[in-house]
Amino acid sequence: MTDRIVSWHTRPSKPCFVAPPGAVDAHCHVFGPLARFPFGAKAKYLPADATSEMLFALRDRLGFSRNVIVQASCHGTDNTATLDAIARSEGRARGVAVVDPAISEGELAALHEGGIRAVRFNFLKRLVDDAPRDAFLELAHRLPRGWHVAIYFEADILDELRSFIAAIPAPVVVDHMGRPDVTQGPDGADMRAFRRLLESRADVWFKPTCPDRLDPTGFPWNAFAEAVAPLVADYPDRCIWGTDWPHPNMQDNVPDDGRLVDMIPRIAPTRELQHKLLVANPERLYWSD
Ligand code: 0GY
Repeated sequence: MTDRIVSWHTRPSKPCFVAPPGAVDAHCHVFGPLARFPFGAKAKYLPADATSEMLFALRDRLGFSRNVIVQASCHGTDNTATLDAIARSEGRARGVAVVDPAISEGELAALHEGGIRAVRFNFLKRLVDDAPRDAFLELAHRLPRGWHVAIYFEADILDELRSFIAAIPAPVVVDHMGRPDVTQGPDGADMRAFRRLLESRADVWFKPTCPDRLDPTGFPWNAFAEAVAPLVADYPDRCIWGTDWPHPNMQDNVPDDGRLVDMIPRIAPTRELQHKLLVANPERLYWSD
């Protein structure tokens, strides 16, 4: 395998923003190492190794305390790389798994034991071949107590997904806010549509993450800050934040993680909001047992 992508900044800056004690980077991934954890047969990208050691070093550099490791699509439904990283974290990581919907109760219990607290339903066609809605719903009815569903979709299919999301019998956390066009502004069509989803049930959460993916105006990501800050202000108890390291697929414009952290006070300007976003909210979802 030759063209394995390095999608992360190799020398991220030290952020100016000081995260509160206990802060959680609640959306990040590990890749490999390939020698121990091969990628899935259907992987749509082949990244270089981004190991738990690298992730924990970044956590410390950024001034964070904990991680939520989201199983990346390149590892398919084999969660061993994610579980290994959680096991090495000394209690400072939890995870989100991607599973075959036919998974047994025993296997779900083993994932819980390994620190998993959610399953991810990925609807991005460039990342997965299919997203079987009926099977996802059947699985959602069998999740261990306290788990939620992380869902990843793009803004253009939100309307089509509304009835599916409404039927999920567990809290729902929307990755990267369902990728709205932030250049439309805080009152643009995409943000209005996303707010309707948040209004539709009180247990839909979101990640106000990925200015690097969502803001085509580029650093300092002013369009992102302008569109997203009002959402965090209006739903302060339903948001969690993450770096998205190692930024799967980001071959161009790889973000500096220190700069991503320095976006936090621009979307959550008070210490109270920052504590909710980085500590209290992720604790409720991932460390309540
Ligand atoms: C993200 C975004 C992406 C990739 C994945 O599982 C994945 O491969 O999530 C993406 O390419 O937009 O949240 O990490």
